[in-house]
Amino acid sequence: MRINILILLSFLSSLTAQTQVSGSVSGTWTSTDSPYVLTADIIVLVGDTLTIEPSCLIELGMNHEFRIEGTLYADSSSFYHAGSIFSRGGHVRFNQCQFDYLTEGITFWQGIGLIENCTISNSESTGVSFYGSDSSFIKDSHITNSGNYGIKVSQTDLVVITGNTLTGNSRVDHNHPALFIDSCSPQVIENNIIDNNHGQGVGVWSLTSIAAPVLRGNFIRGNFTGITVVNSPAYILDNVIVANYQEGNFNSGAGIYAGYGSSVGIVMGNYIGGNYYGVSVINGASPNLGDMVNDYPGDDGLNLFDDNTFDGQTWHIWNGTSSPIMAQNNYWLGLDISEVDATLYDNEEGGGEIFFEPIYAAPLPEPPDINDDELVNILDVVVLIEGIIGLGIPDPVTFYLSDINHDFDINISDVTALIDIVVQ
Ligand SMILES: [Ca+2]
Ligand SMILES: [Ca+2]
Ligand SMILES: [Ca+2]
Ligand SMILES: [Ca+2]
Repeated sequence: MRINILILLSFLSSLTAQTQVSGSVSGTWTSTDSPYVLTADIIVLVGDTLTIEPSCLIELGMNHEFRIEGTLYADSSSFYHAGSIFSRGGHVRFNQCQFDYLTEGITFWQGIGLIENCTISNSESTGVSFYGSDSSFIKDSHITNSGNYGIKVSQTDLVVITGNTLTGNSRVDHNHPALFIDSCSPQVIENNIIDNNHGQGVGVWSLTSIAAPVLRGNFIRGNFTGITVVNSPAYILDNVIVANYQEGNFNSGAGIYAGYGSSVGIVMGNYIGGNYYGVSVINGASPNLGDMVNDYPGDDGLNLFDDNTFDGQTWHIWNGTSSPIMAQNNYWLGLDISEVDATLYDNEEGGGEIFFEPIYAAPLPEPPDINDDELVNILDVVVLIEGIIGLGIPDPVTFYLSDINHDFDINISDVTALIDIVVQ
């Protein structure tokens, strides 16, 4: 009985042990003294360092700010219960941390912000913001259910955004994209999964200066629209842009939506399928969807257009401008070349002409021959399963070959469908 009481007492003391913090903080926080509870704003001052060791809980508390002007390292810890994290010129590194229900999310104002393997969920406003940052990154992290943007990058070309998953963002403000690039050109925006957000998947806007980032190898599915560029010559390369629309809403559903005169970027090697519209071009935009006239190989089309259809009408490209656009050397899946023009809103329909011929591109393998050995058998099943359990995002051609049941996603249903074909 006595032992039980001792256990109970020690258990209760562990429950009630906490460290209250306010004002200037530095040194090391440990799991022993956790949780750390903010009773007012805290700050890591210039020249100070705070190291947060694994398994700490940090209760930010309603309306309190965790400000960093010095250096902060945090590893495998949780930040929760409202509040905000604001680095003003600080050097901050978060590894394997969780951030839940922050009021203002995480903001890096100049300085260096490094986020890796973290989860930022249910932020009331934007999940993570970078403004004018030095060499910073956000990698392999999950940003989910933010009220506003999932990730917003402004006024810096030096942020690397790779391997993240953004889902359920723009929960409150549906006009804002899950990933927003504002007036800057981060050169690495790769291998992100941007899936089922309430607004645009990616927005690239030139507001105060030109935004010309490279978007490469991202998987963009189930958003209001896929990628929206406004006055931006973005380079959109090798992405899978599929099934972006809001059910029944004809204002939604563009795989790529390009508006205004500086939107003259290159669109090459993407799989654009299952959206209401493939590429919508309006208000003087003039993206290059494939140019075999010039000698430059970096704009040679090779996009795969597949079943971008709303209400029985397929529009792979809608050119709502009066100017011609180039879309040579692309794949028009399931269409004979004589059928392509009817899927292009261009000069016959009242827009500018779309030059889609010639098509030099080599023939693609026939689905479901995923491994391209001209046989359909168990080896294709193996390749499909490997693709699903692998962590990477499939390249556009592999995606096309692997989506056996043609629902613009790749999962176990495709394995089942392929096995049915193989055993027949
Ligand atoms: Ca060319
Ligand atoms: Ca036409
Ligand atoms: Ca095969
Ligand atoms: Ca599928």
